[in-house]
Amino acid sequence: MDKNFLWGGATASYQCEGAWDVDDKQPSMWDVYLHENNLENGDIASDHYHRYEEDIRMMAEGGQNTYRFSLSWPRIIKDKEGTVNEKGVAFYHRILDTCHKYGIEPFVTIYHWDLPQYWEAEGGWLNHQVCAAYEHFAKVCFENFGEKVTYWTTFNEPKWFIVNGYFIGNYPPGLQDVQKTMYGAYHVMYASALAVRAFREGNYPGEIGIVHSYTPVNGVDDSIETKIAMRYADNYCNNWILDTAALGEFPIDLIAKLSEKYDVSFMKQEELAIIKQYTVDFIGLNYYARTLVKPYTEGETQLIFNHSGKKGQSKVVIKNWFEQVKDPNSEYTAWDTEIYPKGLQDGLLEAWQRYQLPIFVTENGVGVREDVSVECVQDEYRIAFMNDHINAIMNAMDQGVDIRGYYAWASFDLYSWKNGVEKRYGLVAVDFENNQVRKPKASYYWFKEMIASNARLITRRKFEGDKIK
Ligand code: BGP
Repeated sequence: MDKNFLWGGATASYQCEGAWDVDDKQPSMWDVYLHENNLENGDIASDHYHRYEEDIRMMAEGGQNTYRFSLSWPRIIKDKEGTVNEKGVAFYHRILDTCHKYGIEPFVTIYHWDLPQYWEAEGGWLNHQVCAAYEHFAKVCFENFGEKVTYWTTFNEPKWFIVNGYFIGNYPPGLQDVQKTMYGAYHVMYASALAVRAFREGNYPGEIGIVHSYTPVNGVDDSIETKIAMRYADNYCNNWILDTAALGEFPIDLIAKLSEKYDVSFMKQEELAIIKQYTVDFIGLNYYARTLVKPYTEGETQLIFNHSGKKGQSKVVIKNWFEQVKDPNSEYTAWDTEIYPKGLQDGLLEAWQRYQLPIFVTENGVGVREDVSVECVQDEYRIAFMNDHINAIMNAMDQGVDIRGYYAWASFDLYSWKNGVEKRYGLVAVDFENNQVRKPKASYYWFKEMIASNARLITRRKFEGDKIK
């Protein structure tokens, strides 16, 4: 591994900061949605707002050299007019200064889903004005933090928050509407290009990318029908983000397909030209699992998401497009996420072949229920998971893929969207019931040794085959 390889963990503002109404922070769409629906929320979360120093110190003590976190828009910008909240800006200066004090490279996400409610009330991502408002927010971030940040990303996972918010309906604003999903998707990709333009025009130091929830697509067999289903799935899951951000173009066959039933006239030439011109410097890939598909056969579109942690509940069928299936030979988590490290290796290779851009693996981890009352959580499953996924990265690097960093999700236990805090991902346990006490898990110590060994500690193996066995 290159000496500059970045090893660290990731978090997101809403999921860890807490302090939801402190120091003039405005409510985000998640605050309002979870409060109104009486669901477990991130009001306090891991209280990172007050404990960031301890958290960042523990990263450094764990041998990590980087921290990926996001900036909260409603903490930094007070209103639709774009007024800056100096207290919010000061908080992120404290975080950045603490990172530098401990030799931790900050890797900054501009937007990780916490849209200010004052914009959600105006239609959120369905409202074109939000693109310009986001651009303003991004400029405020570049202006204030530009000197302290080398790695920026415009958005975390457009696929996930747009599809869940407007198509599946399990995230705010809870809609199930294809046309609106298309508006939202387009606005986010356009807003991302506006931020890249602002970054280039401002001549800020560093680089800018985008983070995608990457699910490389596999098919159940080699038939032509399966290949077609795979292309639909790839367009739905990956291409509208990665092609658009990296190549500057929405997939033409996706737009053609959608235009058979839906309006695409909102895609304006002058905006598409901005998307074409302002592509990213690198891509961030969050990898949890692949998407395994078979051709669609019958029935209506069905999109069911498992938030209960009771196995066997999720379903993705898109009428006339594809059906997602489970591999009977794979292991799945209680939340129906397949454990499939080979998918990361294949996906990295594919992304490299298509885009030829440097890649950071910006999230990777496994969510489980854990008893954190013990002195040290013995999370061997997480160690095995990380070992196998880092091995997959190393295999991809051996095949020539330019990979620059690895971020465990998450640096420490935090709030998991709609799943509450019982779905734990952290390298450090947070005892939410007991005064937010932090205790490193076994995986934290393993990660430290692994980094110190420059990944020589990784048990290497080659993956074989690519079909269901
Ligand atoms: C990604 C998000 C993260 C994080 C992670 C785990 O999609 O970027 O914010 O939450 O997934 O997902 P979950 O918490 O839903 O299990």
